[in-house]
Amino acid sequence: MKVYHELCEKILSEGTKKEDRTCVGTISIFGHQMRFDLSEGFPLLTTKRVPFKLIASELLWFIKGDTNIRYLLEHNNHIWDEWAFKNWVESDVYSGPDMTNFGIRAEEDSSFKQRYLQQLEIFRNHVLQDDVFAAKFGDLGNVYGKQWREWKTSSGETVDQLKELVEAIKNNPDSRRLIVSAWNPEDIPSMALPPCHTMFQFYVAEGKLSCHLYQRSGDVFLGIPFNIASYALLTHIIAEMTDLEVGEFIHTIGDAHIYVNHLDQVNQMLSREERPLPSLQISGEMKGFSDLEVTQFQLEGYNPHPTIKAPVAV
Ligand code: UFP
Repeated sequence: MKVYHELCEKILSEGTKKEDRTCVGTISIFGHQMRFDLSEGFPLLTTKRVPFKLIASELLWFIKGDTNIRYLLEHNNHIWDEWAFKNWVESDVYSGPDMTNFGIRAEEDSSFKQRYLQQLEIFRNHVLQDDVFAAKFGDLGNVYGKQWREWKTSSGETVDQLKELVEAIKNNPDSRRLIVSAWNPEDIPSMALPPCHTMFQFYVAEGKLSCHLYQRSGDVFLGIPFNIASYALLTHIIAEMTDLEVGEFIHTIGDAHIYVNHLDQVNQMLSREERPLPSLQISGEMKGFSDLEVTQFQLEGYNPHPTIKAPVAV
């Protein structure tokens, strides 16, 4: 993960101070590439703990084409909760206490935070237990799972990009069109968060499968370590499915930024000594996308420095 630390150092020494959508402010560079040789270990940061199980359950949720947070809740993954919760509290059926701007208010007002957490818990329980409620408020619509597995065409049909990708890797590994795109210009205006990982391409050479991701925007302290691990895991999964070894994961980032309220945390992380990378163990067969289970993926030898908390810019 030396290349990740180098990215942080480059932003700190060469980056431009830039305002951004969240009004937090960033230090940013434009256009950066990192390469990870996946045969050298699984690229999970060791200078702070990164929660692999959350990465795995989110990735499987995408791969399955699921867009409903019920699957994530069943796996104790709360990464996407607030997006669905927002739909509920802004709807006509919501009759609880006012939740306007719940994210900011929960940070500033501890009594509001109590009320918010109560409503969030009620929301989660409804999504888990009530099918009709889950279908209406648990579904996030046009997120990655939809674009990867059910891309809507102008004639009303759907394209399963991931299935076509696996078929193409098996049948035409030298193809230069092994691409999955999540960036759908038609859907962007209706999306709360337009896709950050916008497209990826696979490449086969000497029996090894490599993946190259283009990410338009990267929160280098909080988001990027997740994104690296997620695409490394995706490469392992697709390699298993196509009987190939893993090659490289290549990560190109457009706007690579450190939020100004993450600077102390970044410096703390950079002061720590790197440790050996873990290795990924995969058990059971990789038959189809829908059969994949989080328990099939285990890390061995992950012994990171402790977690470093930082506020998420929303
Ligand atoms: N972000 C990531 N990785 C992700 C993701 C979001 O780094 O996988 F979903 C960060 C990038 C940016 C913010 O800081 O979230 C998205 O804001 P914007 O759409 O303005 O780029």
